[in-house]
Parts: sequence; structure tokens; C-alpha cells
Amino acid sequence: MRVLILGGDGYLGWPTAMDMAAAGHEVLVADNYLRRRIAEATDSEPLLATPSLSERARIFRAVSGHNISVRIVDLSDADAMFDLVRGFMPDSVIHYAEQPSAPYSMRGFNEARETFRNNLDVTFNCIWAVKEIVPECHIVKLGTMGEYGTPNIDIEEGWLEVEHKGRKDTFLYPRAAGSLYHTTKVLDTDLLWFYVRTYGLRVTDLMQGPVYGISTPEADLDPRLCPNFHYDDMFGTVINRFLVQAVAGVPLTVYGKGGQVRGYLNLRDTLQCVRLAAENPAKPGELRIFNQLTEVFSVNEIADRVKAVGDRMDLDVKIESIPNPRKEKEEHYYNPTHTGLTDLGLKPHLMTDDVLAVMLERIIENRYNIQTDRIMPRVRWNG
Ligand code: USQ
Repeated sequence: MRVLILGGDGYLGWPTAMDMAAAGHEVLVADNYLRRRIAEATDSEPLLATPSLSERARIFRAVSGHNISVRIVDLSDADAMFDLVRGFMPDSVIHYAEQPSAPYSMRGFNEARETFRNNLDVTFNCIWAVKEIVPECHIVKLGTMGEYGTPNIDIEEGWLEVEHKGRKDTFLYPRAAGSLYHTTKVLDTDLLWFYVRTYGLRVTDLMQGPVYGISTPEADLDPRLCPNFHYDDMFGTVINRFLVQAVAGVPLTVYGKGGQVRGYLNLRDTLQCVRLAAENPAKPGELRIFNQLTEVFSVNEIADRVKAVGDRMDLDVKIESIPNPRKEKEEHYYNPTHTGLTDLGLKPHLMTDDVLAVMLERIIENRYNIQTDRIMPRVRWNG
């Protein structure tokens, strides 16, 4: 397939590009380095320096023989998106090109507006470019489990059958996101659903939980191919952050009571899920929604697991509840269905003690890069 990856410089976009190229697909990645610019401006750079996209593509070709083409382009510009799609004529577009940080989106008006504009404009331009130029092309869109929030009923896979006054119909599952970033993904889903049902586009919307991990088969070929491993309060996801905190000797930052439950997955499984979705496309006129997670943990359970493995490696890990900078339930029901990707063939890599230990070892090798002033939350939801 000809696979166009929007947001190919990101934590997930770059390893996806390598995975797709290694699987024999023709890959073009596009990115405008928005996340790099925000990370620099907010002093939130990743643990390991990542070369530019062109440089990473050059290194990847040298070590693997696989080609990844690169365009540095702002996809919120409609002309740029149309030119990109017309020039490549993709069979599949994988859309990661969004400002992905919930805390950044809650920092203030400018950051909220930047997140809102970028995320909605890129999705809108992507939909229109596909509709006008390659209407058969399958869009694989990265959504988030955060779209659903934490409802007091089971979370179904995208849709809910409702019986009301003796009649039945099926609707998008109710959404109630907890940050402006997560809300942009809710709006993306609504936009996609409108264009799917009106123009017969083919779309898979992946409701992904927080991802952890640093290693993939291709990233392990050369340290410079490593994904952007963030541990800061802006871009770092909670498991990656706790592992770095364990190495840095900073007490694990449990926000509030720590009963917040989410569905997690290993970076390797993100690659599997996205490839399974792309290689088994949705039908014309279908908005297919999968819940993309493999395991469910509370923040307290993650902290306990990291402490247990860290202590066995003589790290003397401490856990500390700190005031929650976010507005979210700290104790709640959480039971998401996630069978769609398993049915397509997903073989989960679970968060075993060995997986955590290998990640800790990698972080220990790079412990002198850790900047502890990036760890404590710098953004509060209530301003
Ligand atoms: N948390 C802590 N301590 C920390 C960091 C986080 O207790 O030091 C808690 C948060 O309050 C939250 C949970 O851990 O309850 C998960 O937080 P997170 O920062 O790992 O994840 P989140 O901000 O929700 O966002 C991340 C990605 C985002 C993706 C999302 C999937 O940054 O791009 O969409 O995970 S989900 O959370 O399922 O919506």
C-alpha cells in the first residue's frame, strides 16, 4: 500500500513509519514539527535527542534498507494538504498530526486556541483532500479513550444502542472529555462521522489509551531511531514518567487519590493496531471505531508496580500523592470493551515486570539527561 502518515515526527508517528516501511509498504511522512517547537518553548524535550525526520529516514535506510520519504509541511494549510495527497495518491492515510498534550491545551487561551485550530483544521483538510482526490482511500485516525471520559456504565466500542420510549437506535457512544485536547478528538470523531455518512468515506477511528514504551524492533536498530521519549509534565504519559522518576530518585507523582483508571498499551501494540487497521480497511461509508488498549490499571497500581520492580533494581522508589492539577474523577467505575482489534489479530505485549525492568535499564543508561525540573506539573486545570 501507499501509506501517508500525517504527524510522522511524533512519539507514535515515527515508529509507525518504520514499522509500515519494514512491512513492505511505500511510506511518506509529513510533519510541521509543532510538537518539537512546543517542547522547546516549554522546556519539555525528550530524554533522548531525536534527529530531524530527514536525518532519521537517512539512518533508517542505512541500517534497514527501507525507504521513508519525508515532507516538512503544515497540514493545517489546506493547499499544502491537497498538494501532498495529490502528489502521493495514498491508499491509506494515518492521521496522528495533532497537538497531543492535554496539559498544554489547558495552559491558557493561546495554547487552547492553537490546539483547537491545529487539530480540527488538519482533520478537516485531511477529510476534504481524501474526499476530493482519493475517495477510496482509507483514513486511520488516532482518537483517544479520553473521548469517553469515565462514565458510570460500561464503555462500548464507539457506538451505543439506545432504547427510548419503546424505540431503538444506535448512536455514537456519549462523549465527555476531560481536557480541551481530548475534546478536539471528540469533535474530530463527529466531523468524520458526518463525512462518512454523507459521502461514503472509509474511516477507522482508534480510541487509544495512554501508551508506554521506548523500544520497537526498528527503533532498536540504532539509538538515533528511538521515539521521542517524554517524561515531562506536558508530553510524558504516566507510565513513562513514573519510570523516569524512579530512576531520578523523585517520588512518583500520583495525582490526588490515584484511583484514576485508564486503558494502557505498549508502544509495540500501537504499531500492531494501526497496521492491522490499515491492512484490513473499513468499508466505504463505514466509520469503524476500535478501543485501542490492552490492560486497565489505576494510577496507584502503576505506581506500585514501578516501585516493586525499581526496588528490586536497588532504586529505592518512593510514591507521593500530590494535589491533582487536573479536574477528573479520582475514584470511579471503568470497564471498556476492547475486542475489535483482538478479533483482527492483535497479540498484546503486556506490562510484565520484565518489560518495566528493561525500560528502567534503558533509562538508567541515560540518567544524566534527566532534568528533574520538568517533572512536577506546571499546568493546573483551574488556572
Ligand atoms: N497522572 C498521574 N501522575 C502523573 C501523570 C498522570 O497521576 O504524573 C494521571 C492523570 O491524572 C490521568 C492518568 O494518570 O488520570 C493518565 O494521564 P496521562 O498523562 O498518562 O494521559 P493523558 O493526559 O490522558 O493523555 C495521554 C496522551 C494523549 C492520549 C491519552 C489517552 O498524552 O495524547 O490521547 O493519553 S487517554 O488518557 O486514554 O485519553
